[in-house]
Amino acid sequence: MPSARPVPTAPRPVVAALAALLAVALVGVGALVAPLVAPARALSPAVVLASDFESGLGGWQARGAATVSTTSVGARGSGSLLVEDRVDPWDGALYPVTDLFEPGTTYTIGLWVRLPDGAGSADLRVSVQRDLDGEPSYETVTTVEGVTSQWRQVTGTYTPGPFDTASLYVESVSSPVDVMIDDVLVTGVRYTPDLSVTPVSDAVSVPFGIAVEPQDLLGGRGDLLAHHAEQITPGNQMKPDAIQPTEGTFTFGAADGLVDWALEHDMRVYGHTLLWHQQTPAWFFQRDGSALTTSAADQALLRERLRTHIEAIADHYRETYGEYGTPGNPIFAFDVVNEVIDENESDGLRRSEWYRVLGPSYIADAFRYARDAFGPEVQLFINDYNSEYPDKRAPYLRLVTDLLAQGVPVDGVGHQLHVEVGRSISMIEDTIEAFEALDVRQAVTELDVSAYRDSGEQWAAPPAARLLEQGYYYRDMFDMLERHAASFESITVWGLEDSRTWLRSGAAPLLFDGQLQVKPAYWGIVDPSRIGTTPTPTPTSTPTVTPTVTPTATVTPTPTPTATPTPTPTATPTPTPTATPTRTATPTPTPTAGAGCRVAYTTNDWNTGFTAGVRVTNAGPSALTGWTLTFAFAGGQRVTQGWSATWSQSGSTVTAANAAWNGTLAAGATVDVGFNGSHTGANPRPTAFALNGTPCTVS
Ligand code: 9MR
Repeated sequence: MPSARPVPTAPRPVVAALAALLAVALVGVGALVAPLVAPARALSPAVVLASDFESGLGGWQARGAATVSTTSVGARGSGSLLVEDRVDPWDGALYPVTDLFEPGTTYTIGLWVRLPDGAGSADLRVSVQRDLDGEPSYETVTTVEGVTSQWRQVTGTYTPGPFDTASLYVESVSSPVDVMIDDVLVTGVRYTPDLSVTPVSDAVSVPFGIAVEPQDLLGGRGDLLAHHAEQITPGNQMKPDAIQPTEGTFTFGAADGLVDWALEHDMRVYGHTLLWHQQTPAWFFQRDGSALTTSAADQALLRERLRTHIEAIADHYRETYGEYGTPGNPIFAFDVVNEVIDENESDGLRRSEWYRVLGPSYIADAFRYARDAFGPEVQLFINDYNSEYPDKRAPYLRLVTDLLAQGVPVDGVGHQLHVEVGRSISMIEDTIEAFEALDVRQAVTELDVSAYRDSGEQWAAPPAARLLEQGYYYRDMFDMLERHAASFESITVWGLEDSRTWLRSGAAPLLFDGQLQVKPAYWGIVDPSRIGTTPTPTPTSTPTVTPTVTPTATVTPTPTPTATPTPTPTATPTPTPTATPTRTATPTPTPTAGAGCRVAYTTNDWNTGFTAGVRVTNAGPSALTGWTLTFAFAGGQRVTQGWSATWSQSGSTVTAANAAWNGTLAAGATVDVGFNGSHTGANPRPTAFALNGTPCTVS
């Protein structure tokens, strides 16, 4: 472990100058949220690294095949670092930070980058490699797109987990161009949370959990976690790739670190996940390097691997912590299968490798193996995202109903709830009520609320008013969940604080900010009267629906019946998926003459994927019987799974044809469709849509 680095008392002049520059940049960012955020209780930032390349490399080294030297051209001053001879994207320049970084401390990393003259443009990435017990982790601090031969300033924050050695490095996303780097400044702060505030777990009648990574247990982060949560979910450490990276090699170290911590803090552990189509090593589905077939022998092999994997996990935690259900063993629930639904398939099941080899039977098998292995004290959950959308809800309900009818030991149904400000809460409640008819417990497993409404929005930190909206959204969400408290085993948010969300930077979807301070989102749950006194309408929000939608009789302006008169964001004209065709709006009387259609396109993005909602309004004078929407992606995105329409993609062109039940679109009526997609870092929104060949206006 690195030793703690003393806080410098009198920075050298270059350090002071760089620190001043960074301070100016950060004040600019901070000013956006300053009125809302409680002052951070933190030590002053300590500069741990400052490199201006005015007199040599200053400890920077080549990474991989690259070479490094200094140039006489600086962002300021007259020197910078030049990285050449790169072959692969990960070749670059590195600085060893083993003795500089402390696990659990948050670092702000600032630097300037450009390409040499005439080098075109490239996407660069600032990363940290963290090695622990011989296992490397590669963690992105920030990605900067479209770097040219102009200097660009880059800033990101990073909180290392435990490591034996670590290095900070600059690489590129794809093309191995030459790169210039200057004025690197890294400051570290140990943030201290305010532990005098009410624990979230005290304010919620259902057990409250937080999904964690190892660094969340350290320092002030660990204090914050211990104060507010009563259970944890490992964010990645119990997934198949973490537990059994190669066949027969089981690596429990990282997961055990989390379980040990939970035990020490008297918390429960919700396990995630025994089976998934992602983060599952390829060997599961291969024999001697070739893909498994559907032969009886290959099916038997895959079933055996599944059973062995589940048994090994159950046995390990029984042997290490004692029998399930006894005080020494905190594991009380496990996601057995994760994200197996695909509403676009006729049987509603995802076409994963599991499905390809085994057909639908693997789901029931996984639950039976899990019950045999874990016994009755561990509650067995099925878990999925977007379960609030009617199209997804239906196959989810059908599957769980069928499994229960067959006597399959499904104890609980998880709703991930990766949502954004404004997503319909009544639609979520409809799903909860639908599952209340079945003999299952329920859990909110991965809640977060992105501050971005769509991919067109981008900021370093959300505008103050959007954070207020988010606070009201959390309030309304928890008001609704409390109405169904008896149905819930737990409610878990997917991450401790905003700097460590899985969503793209600026989404700020959690209850605490990167300085570990409470946000309006926290007050939304704990004491809504403290969210803010004047919840002003969002200045940046672009109402994505025309007023013709609001007067319809069946769309309640405020989707959450418990909402107080305070204008919540959900009471804005922003479309919520409640206006789906199942609650069909009566034809609105004011179609815009000449305009064939209107489209509102919203997305919720993460590093490599996104969920898109597309609201289509027939703005023509007459009803459509059958409709087709087309648009083109500009950034190489792919539709991976769609709903409420038949989706296809050819090159960049996407086509959505009406589903059987929503083909008739009255004049002025609206239909909501959506899809999940993948992207490679950027997700520019489509700018042109056409409905039955007629161009649409886009809001
Ligand atoms: O939070 C997880 C993130 O660190 C991983 O990179 C990602 C990889 O797929 O998985 C994230 O967690 C996912 C969870 O396991 C299942 N539901 C969606 C979550 C967000 O992607």
